[in-house]
Amino acid sequence: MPSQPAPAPRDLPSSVQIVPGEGGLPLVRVTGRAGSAEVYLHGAHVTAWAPVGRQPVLWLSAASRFADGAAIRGGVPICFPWFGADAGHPGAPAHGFARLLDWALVDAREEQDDVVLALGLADSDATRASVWPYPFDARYTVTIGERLTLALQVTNRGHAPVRFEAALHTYLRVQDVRATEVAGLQGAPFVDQLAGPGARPGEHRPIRFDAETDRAYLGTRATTTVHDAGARRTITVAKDASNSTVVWNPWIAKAAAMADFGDDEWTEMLCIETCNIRDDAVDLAPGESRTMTAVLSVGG
Ligand code: TA6
Repeated sequence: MPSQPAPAPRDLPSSVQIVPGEGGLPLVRVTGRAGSAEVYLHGAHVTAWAPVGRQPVLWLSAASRFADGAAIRGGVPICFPWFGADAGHPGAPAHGFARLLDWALVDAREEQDDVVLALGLADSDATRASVWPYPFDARYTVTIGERLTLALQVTNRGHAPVRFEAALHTYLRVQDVRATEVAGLQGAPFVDQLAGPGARPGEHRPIRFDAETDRAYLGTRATTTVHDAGARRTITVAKDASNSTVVWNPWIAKAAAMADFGDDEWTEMLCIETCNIRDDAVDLAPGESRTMTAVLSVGG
């Protein structure tokens, strides 16, 4: 039985509404002075963001599911407390439980031209029954304006140290991924997740796409810039307290193999994921907190 999200704050600013979204899921719709966004309580999932006067920045599949127990395809899935498949537990859901659970909207306020949402998730019967059963608090602060700032804070509420992985698995909209390049990661070693473990030496040119691409750059805090030639714009993903970046495009075969991904949609998206994964997983002592932040901005 899906958990019912806690009641929303009583005094929402006029720029914030809670309405039924796709599949009847509660949707927080934000229309601020500097930008607009949509955030589902299901997974605290940002599914749309656009600065005022700009085209949408996030990509969302037309085939996405919107249902309890299913991840939304696109926007910014929160991967926590593990990334990818849990090798030790093949039945565990990919990318953890955070994107599958209902978060509570604990605060909504305006700050100058921005709108700031705070969403919360804590351990529950469902999480305590998972392969990561530890007491925790997560607080996700989403600042919507000319930039989109996503800050995921995790606190260890237990009496023992814990280790977790986290990723803000951001799907960006591009005009054509085949005419797009990604700069900022030149020289950084990466694991090609399609070729198995083992880091490859960094490349000294921007990333371009001519096949399925699934790269985990570890040990890098670099800002990544997506040059979308077709749309004549750049999208920048800056980050704080994130030591990993994943770059992903499924290309033709993998897109066709995903039921919640349109066969032809692979050309219009690219994931730039702000992470702490694998060797960069986070260790928290009892009572300790860690915040990982991604900041998206648009130029050109
Ligand atoms: O971040 C890249 C990746 O790990 C890919 O391997 C692919 O599985 C993608 O995430 C999407 O995963 P999902 O579970 O959302 O289908």
